[in-house]
Amino acid sequence: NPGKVVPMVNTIDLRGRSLTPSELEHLIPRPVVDVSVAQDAAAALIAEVRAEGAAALTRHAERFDGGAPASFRVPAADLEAALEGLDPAVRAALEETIRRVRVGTAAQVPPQQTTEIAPGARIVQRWQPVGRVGLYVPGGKAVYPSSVIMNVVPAQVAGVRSIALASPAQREFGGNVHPTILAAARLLDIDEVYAIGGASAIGAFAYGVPDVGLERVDVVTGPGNIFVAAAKRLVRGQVGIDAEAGTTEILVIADESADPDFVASDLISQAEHDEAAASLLVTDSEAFAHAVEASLEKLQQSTRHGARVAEALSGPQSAIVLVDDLDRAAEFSNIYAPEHLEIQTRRDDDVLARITDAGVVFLGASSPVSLGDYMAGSNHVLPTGGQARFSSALGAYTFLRPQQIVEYDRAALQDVSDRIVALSRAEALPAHGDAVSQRFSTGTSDAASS
Ligand code: HSO
Ligand code: ZN
Repeated sequence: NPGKVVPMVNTIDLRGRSLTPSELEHLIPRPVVDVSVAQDAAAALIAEVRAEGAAALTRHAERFDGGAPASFRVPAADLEAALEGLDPAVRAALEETIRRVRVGTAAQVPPQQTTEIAPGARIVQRWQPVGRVGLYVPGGKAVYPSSVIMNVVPAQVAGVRSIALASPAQREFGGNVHPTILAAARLLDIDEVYAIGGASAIGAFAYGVPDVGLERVDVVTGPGNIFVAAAKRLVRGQVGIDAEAGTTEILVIADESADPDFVASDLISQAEHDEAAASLLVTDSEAFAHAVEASLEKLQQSTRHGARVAEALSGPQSAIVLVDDLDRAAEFSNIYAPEHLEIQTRRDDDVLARITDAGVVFLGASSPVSLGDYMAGSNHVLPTGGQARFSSALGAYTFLRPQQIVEYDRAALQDVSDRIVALSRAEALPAHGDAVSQRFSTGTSDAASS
């Protein structure tokens, strides 16, 4: 039948089937990206950067990026020139993003807390920023000045003293970082920017590159491909890292009350990032699923990256999932743990109440993922590949550590002295108990008690 339209998106029909979570897990269309395949290559690149410094960076830039830059550290004049050359409309939009993300991020800094454990016994918990961070902004198929903001603002709001940025050398700009990225950095008052890409950049941040003047950092964050993800896994322990933000994912829970064109265009908006991007619709309405399919076919033809979108939508990582009801939709979504979850239903709040695992949730027809990518005031560096099960969006807390301060007065310590002695004996560590009890034994000079 030559006139037959090949469905662009695979359908997974779960209606009438009661599946256990692990059975569901097996049906989930996960992209088969295995970070471990990049592990050996990333390890070699990091080792070369550690051993050879700038010479290795030069070789890597020529091999993987846009050629070696005149200077790995981007000169201040280039940052200035990039800002001057920035389209005023883009500048205004970036400034508004910065403003909104600052407001949204400020709410992520917990207040210092004092807890009275007993009379005279208190614990203060304060949040300490890490000292220095390395933020990575990928190159690749698009340019991401918005990701500069999403990395830098949380570090600044957290109070990080020293911030360095890296992004790959671009061939069209003579081995320099893309000017829009430089302009965004300049708007944020970041002056330490390096034209270094991929695993080499992660290694450079983790261990420092003395002959480039790059000091090692305490935390490395930022999205990237599997080489970046593999490199982050390798340097973890030497430095802290954020969640892995890899190939993008969108899961939409919608019922027939939703607008199929809204849902289709949101699915396409994230498919535009990458052929491997995952776009999923989970719905309890077959009629709605067909309406979305029709809209996808139509919109895909006119969108700029139509070929990429078609590949992403028809890939094994994308699907239309039919379920019996919205509770089942939420259950499926929780097991998938999407980077982005949209909810467009007749009872959004009920669905939301059932959601546990998702990087960020967009509620209602007027809160598309594209809003969150640029302007919502939320962060768009998010856990992918199911990592939302145990991690979260990049935020001020990524750069903060809670630190407890213990302060007991003499009487409060005396109150628990016998118990500390009992536990120290039970652990065969009597000097622990002695350290406390000797403060109260008679015969020792004891000015504090008088
Ligand atoms: N959706 C991407 C972020 C992004 N989109 C940047 C456009 N620019 C991952 O959350
Ligand atoms: Zn996006």
